[in-house]
Amino acid sequence: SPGLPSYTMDQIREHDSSEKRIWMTYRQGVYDVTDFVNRHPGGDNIMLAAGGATDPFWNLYAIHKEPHVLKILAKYRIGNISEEEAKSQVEGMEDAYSNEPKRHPSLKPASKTPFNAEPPMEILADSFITPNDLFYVRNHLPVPDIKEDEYELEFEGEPGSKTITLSLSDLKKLPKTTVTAVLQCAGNRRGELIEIKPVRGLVWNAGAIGNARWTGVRLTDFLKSVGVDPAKVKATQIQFDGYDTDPTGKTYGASVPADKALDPKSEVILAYEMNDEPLSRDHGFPVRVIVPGVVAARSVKWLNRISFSDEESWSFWQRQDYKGFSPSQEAEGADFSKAMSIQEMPVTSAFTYPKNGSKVRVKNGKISAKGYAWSGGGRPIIRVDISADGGKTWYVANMDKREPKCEGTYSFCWSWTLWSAEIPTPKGVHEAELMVKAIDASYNSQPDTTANIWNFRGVLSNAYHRVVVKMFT
Ligand code: MTE
Ligand code: MO
Repeated sequence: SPGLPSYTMDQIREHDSSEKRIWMTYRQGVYDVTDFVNRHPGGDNIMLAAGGATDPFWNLYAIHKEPHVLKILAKYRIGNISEEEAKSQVEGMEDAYSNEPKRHPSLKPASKTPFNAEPPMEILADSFITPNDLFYVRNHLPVPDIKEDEYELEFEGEPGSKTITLSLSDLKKLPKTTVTAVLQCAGNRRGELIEIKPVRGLVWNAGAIGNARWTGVRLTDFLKSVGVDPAKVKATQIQFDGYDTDPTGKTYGASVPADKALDPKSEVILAYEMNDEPLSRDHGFPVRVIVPGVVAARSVKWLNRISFSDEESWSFWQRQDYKGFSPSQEAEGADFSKAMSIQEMPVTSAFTYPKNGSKVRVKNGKISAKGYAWSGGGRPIIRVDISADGGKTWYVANMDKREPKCEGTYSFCWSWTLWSAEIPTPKGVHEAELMVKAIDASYNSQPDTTANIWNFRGVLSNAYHRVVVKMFT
């Protein structure tokens, strides 16, 4: 903005409190946000950028770069910084991403720094176990580079007790178990909500989900090894912190209610292998938590610390994110403290074939389809229904592959169900919208349309999955 005064970063750094006024920069703009901080939907987090650049945070807390946010910001503009200084702020942020691992070229990035990507939908249901290189990646921060023999896991039990530190080889001496479990991002299928109204967050298709064999130590076995009886723990929350940090040193963290995490049947594990290989850097090397049946945000990667508490984790991602709201709640004014953190996820299903907008061959009057279905809390899928005529007729899909332990229970089924179907199509029909819905062992099913579950953060998107296809013979 010409006409506004120019400032140096040194001058801006002086303005880091309400008394001295709170200034920050975005690109070349200087903003006095003193009067906005109390209304910031992300609460105090805005103060992380006080007296400095907001750019690095905007990339991490990926909810900002939208026209309406820029419009709010514009009201507070008071000046400019030089082009060189703006560039060096941005370079500083990119430096944090100079040591990222290599990724498989077929992972389609929704964002590059931090790295977030899902595999092509058409391969997702080709294998019951998602290959490591094709498993979606969801990072909020730069990937830590941890040396195996330098790795330390800290444990602090009931509040006030002494912190114990363990190495990877200490962990590997404990009983080894494997659990096959789905990880699904809360934002999986967010892309469908965007068709109703814009949302904040990465645009995921239906591939922010995968099913893997996780090997490591059961949390309950770990606790026993450090002298804690899981049945006697008084704390109500188990907190996990990662080694990944934002520019101010705040770590990624999450928590799980103790009654869930400490029940041996929940099979929460500290995993060091994924599909019989050491974890890759993107998936949490050398140790991550796996909380089966729960939103993947709680399966903390690069695990640094386990602690007991009577409070949920104070991490941004536990308190200010990963919560559901009414469709009428706008981002501005949303009270995160009153909304429940997502833990167990609702039932979902999706087509991996055919692809939306594709052409499919009709064989013997039928078209084929396949995909996945899954529900949170270990609830097995009991049926998958498909319609090609707007819901007038429903066909029951074949459930082709799931864990044997998913049979005949109400719970403890952590893996997904892969299904396929041959759907009859009337002669002379050349285009159809296919719909799929799954039903879990609690007879929960999916909502039929996205409109009534829209939420500004774009989480929990589990309406009937729909694909429109053209048919030929
Ligand atoms: N743990 C740490 N330390 N840092 C993270 O950014 N992302 C979480 C979770 N654990 C995250 C983390 C989220 S939101 C998801 S969806 C899963 O990891 C993704 O796991 P994946 O990348 O192995 O698929
Ligand atoms: Mo996620």
